[in-house]
Amino acid sequence: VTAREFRRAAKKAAQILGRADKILILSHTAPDGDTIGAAYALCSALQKMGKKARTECGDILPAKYEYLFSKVDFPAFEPELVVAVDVASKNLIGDALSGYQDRVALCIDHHPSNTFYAGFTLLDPDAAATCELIYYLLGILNVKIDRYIAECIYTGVATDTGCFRFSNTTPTTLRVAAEMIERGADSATINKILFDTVSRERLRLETLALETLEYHFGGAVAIVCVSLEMCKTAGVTETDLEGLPSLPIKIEGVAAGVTIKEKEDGVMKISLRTTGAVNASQVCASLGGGGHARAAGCQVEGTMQEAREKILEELSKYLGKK
Ligand SMILES: [Mn+2]
Repeated sequence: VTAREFRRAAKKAAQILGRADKILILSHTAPDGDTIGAAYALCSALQKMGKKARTECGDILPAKYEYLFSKVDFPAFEPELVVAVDVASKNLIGDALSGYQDRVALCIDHHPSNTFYAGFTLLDPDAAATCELIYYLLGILNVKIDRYIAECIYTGVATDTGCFRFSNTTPTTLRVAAEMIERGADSATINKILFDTVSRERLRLETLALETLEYHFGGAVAIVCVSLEMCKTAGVTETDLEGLPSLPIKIEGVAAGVTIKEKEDGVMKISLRTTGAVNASQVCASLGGGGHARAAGCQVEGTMQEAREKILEELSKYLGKK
């Protein structure tokens, strides 16, 4: 989209929001800081405009975002407008809220994979986070960004850029973040909560996983394995597993970091992270999966050992001899 087309679409989105009085905002399942930050920032802003607004998510929100979700009260109402934020396809609304899947009148998103399931979609695939779009919309709606909204928006842009480290970080991202700090967002505290705190269970699991670490192709590939048994021993929950696939790619000299996670007996989930020449999406596509050039995944049947052989075989097409 051109900047002009985007501005026009943003005005239309602001009109849709401005016309409604009872607004429900939906986040995607397996909620992250962007979908939660966007939903709560928009909800709080609409309430400041004198509207009834509340948010819902098909999954329980991770406890670490409590500093966002514990601060807004929700009135009860039958929604006249359903909005989805950071939700690329309607199945990501989840089974628990499936009744809303075909009722989304407005979707605000930045995923290039958005399926245009909503009545109207405000999409900017160049934005690092949906929260950047929320910031822009609040400007059109003339809502003053207070400290709470600033912390919601900061959370979204920080989450989706890995605390401003990923290549999707743009000057706009940093300007939005800077303005949120000016408006009172406590960035140091939020960064500590989001990026520098691990649960004891997660640390225990990492210790167990690292015991399985193997190098191949002269150190260009690192593989770690996570069995159900290890998860049980460590006592981890689903949220504790978030970001685990970025563990092996951190190692110096590694071009492809592989994490093999036992989903159930005989079903292995392979997560691949790459730098440089290896296209993760292509490698995983040949095993029936998909994703992005630097981060992709697939699911294979068999034992852990068989999954390791399969992914090494695919990687050998790029890296030569094991
Ligand atoms: Mn996002």
